[in-house]
Amino acid sequence: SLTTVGLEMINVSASWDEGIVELFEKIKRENKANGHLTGDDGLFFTNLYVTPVLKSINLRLEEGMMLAVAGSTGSGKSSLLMMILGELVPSEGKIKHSGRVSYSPQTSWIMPGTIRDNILFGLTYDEYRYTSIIRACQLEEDFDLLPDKDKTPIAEGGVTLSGGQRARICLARAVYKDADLYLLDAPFTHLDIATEKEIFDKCVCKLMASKTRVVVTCKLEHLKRADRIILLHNGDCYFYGTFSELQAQRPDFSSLLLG
Ligand code: M5T
Repeated sequence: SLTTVGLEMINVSASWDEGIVELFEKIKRENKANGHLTGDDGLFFTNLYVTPVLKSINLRLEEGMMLAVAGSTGSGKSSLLMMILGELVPSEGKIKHSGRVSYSPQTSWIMPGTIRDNILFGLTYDEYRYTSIIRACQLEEDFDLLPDKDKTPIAEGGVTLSGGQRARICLARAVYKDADLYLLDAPFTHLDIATEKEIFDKCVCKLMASKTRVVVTCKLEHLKRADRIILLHNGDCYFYGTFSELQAQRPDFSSLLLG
């Protein structure tokens, strides 16, 4: 078929302590160069055990697909996104994507300035794009309650936002940026169930329908609507495929979604 790949991972493994291994390798090389080590130089280094955070991950998304990344706490969901971003370098395997990535981290952050500045984040204001995004992120009603709407300053000396408002502003910022691949790490934290449902539908599913999306979420409703699901367990790929394949191959899967 003539479909374009939006994201591909081939047999990818990684560990967060990879830097330590590199450091020891460097010391080993230097010691060797200085003549400090003889034949048994491997002894110490073989005892160094590096825990992989992700093990042999394989996935392939065509352009415009949505991948849901699920799994219990500490299973490696954020690490998978960090790997796509290039923050976590794979020890093995290959990752392919176009390189134009927009990322919304798990912890929302706000810079000093107006709400609008925080969403545009240096990009030019396009009224149509901006309005569709703030509507889809349910921010319009919030702006109406503020003295200067979205031109109200936040952070130092400005209004204090709720956790849910911060989360939605950060999501809007990530969506406003033009990219080929969107990485959304648990974008619905601090939102009530109804708001989460609305934003998932209007923003992630509809507004972003043509975009390749990687969304960290454990909600059953979200998994049902994703084109592909990866279910991680202790860094292993417990399942990868569609929702109907998940039900058929892993009927016990919901136990891994809690927590
Ligand atoms: C998986 C470690 C973390 C845990 C494992 C992001 C990150 C993670 N880790 C680091 O050492 N450095 C880092 O920068 O990796 O953690 P995770 O990928 O955050 O798992 P998760 O997203 O599935 O967990 P949660 O709780 O956010 O749902 O050993 O210490």
